[in-house]
Amino acid sequence: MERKWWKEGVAYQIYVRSFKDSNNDGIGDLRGIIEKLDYIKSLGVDMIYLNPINKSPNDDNGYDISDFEDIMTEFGSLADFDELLSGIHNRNMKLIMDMVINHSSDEHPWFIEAKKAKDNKYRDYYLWSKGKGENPPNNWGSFFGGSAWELDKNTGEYYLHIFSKKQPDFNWSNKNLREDMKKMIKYWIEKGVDGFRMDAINHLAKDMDFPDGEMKEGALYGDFIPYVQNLPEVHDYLKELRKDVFTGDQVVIGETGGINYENAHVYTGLDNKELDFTFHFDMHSVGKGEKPWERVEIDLIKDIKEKMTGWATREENEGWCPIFYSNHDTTRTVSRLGDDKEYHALSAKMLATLQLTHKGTPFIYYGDEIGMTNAADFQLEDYRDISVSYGYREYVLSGLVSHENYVKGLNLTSRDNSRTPMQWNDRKNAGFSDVNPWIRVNSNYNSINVEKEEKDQNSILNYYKKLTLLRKEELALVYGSFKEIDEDNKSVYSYERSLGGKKILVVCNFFGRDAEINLSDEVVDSGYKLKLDNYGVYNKGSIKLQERLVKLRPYEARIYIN
Ligand code: TEU
Ligand code: CA
Repeated sequence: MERKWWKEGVAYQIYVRSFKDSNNDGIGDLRGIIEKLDYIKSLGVDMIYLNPINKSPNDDNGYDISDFEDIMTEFGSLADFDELLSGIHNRNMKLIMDMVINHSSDEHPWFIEAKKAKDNKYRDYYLWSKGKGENPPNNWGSFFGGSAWELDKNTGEYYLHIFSKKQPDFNWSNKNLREDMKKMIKYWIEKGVDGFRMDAINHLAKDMDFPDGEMKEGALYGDFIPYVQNLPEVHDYLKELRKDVFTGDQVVIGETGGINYENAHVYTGLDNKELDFTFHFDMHSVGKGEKPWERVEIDLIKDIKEKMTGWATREENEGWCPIFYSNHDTTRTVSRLGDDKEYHALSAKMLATLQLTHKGTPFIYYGDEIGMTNAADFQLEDYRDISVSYGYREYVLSGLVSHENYVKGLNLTSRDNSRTPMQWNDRKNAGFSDVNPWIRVNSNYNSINVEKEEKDQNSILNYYKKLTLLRKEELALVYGSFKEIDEDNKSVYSYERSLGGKKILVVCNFFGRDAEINLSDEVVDSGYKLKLDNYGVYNKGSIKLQERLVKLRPYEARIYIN
């Protein structure tokens, strides 16, 4: 296995808008991150992944870029960026930028030019089509709801936007567009950026015949996914970027919906030379019921073990993978996969144990390290995500769903659950800002915050620090083999990592009830001694694993080392 910095490190994802507001305008910014670099370093992380920081009108909070080579006004300046980057490098950490190249903002100069005339030089940087009479070119919907087509009255043609109408899709079959995109990425590489998370990257190619999508039961629009996701040309564009741009030691990470551990090698295979690894969506909908306002009990084997073990046991030449549960597009880990009430700390620590001992690069999402939860008491007016306004129009104003159920659904599934301000302390606005933040602080900030947890040896925060330290000490957790044990156990997830003579056993009770696991003689005879547990009641090294039957308390997690 080839050693790489991005395999050995632990990553920390920061949603910049919600991390720390240094100039009291209610919006997080780069200088706020600079203020907190020592805190970030204290977590034991090695790389920081920032959500988009380029100039943007913020229709989709930075995922709609109007200037790829400048910093979003609210976040600061290029000088602030340079200071942040040197602060990161001086602390021996790396920076991964979010690179959003499937589309631009409709306020980008190229799109403003393109709209002027059909023969404009930039017209074909985007995807245009005539309508059918008064109707759009086809029945595609957008990911945010509504049609994927917007009529430009000036030229009488529609442009494609698979996200919001302020995010017109680029035409990647246009060589000039590709050359301009390469120049732009090189600009950031020359500034010293260490890696890129390529947003929605498997959407770069579209079926340019724009055929209608299949109308599925109850759908408002045709199924457009087969025509805009994982088309063959995406591989050509990625190979071209790898050959002409990513020629150094940068890590290139894709975000690829519709990809799983069985087919990810089409992008991450070592012989493909496209992506180093790719973010999947496996964990996004775990526990989601038929309707957004319903939840179902997690099936540990189907929803978690099969997927995480699947990713961990791929052949080396299929590429690498991340280990993450949450990001800015889903909900808070402990609320979706653990228990944010009775067993809040124990379940958060159990989930952290799995994440930091599994095979792949762990991405800790800001706030998960202190056990931040979903904003369960948000009302409609508290939500900021563009997809909420689209959805409300489409489902509530049309009479399809009641207001109450729609809001209950948001409480359980909205991306804004993962975008509330970082909870630094129990003072005004959780120490995020002196003024009202752009989005409401979670009302539990007085009990869940950094200041409180730094002082508590048994806090979730200090447990994460023990795990990141253990991962640094034990290369077996990075490059070691992965072997699941007792696979049919419906409550306990257990596995062994081994490298050379070093063996590590992890056993996690995934639920809030007692459970047990039967270990084989071979495991029991490995001479395991307890190294870390989330109940914190054992003195370390004292417990030798001697009995085959291990009884575990609710959400109990243990790590043994031989
Ligand atoms: O999300 C991409 C995304 O949502 C699609 O890839 C889709 O969900 C997936 O393909 C379904 O299979 C990224 C960002 O993470 C998100 O925050 C942005 O809103 C979106 O792109 C638009 O830039
Ligand atoms: Ca600010």
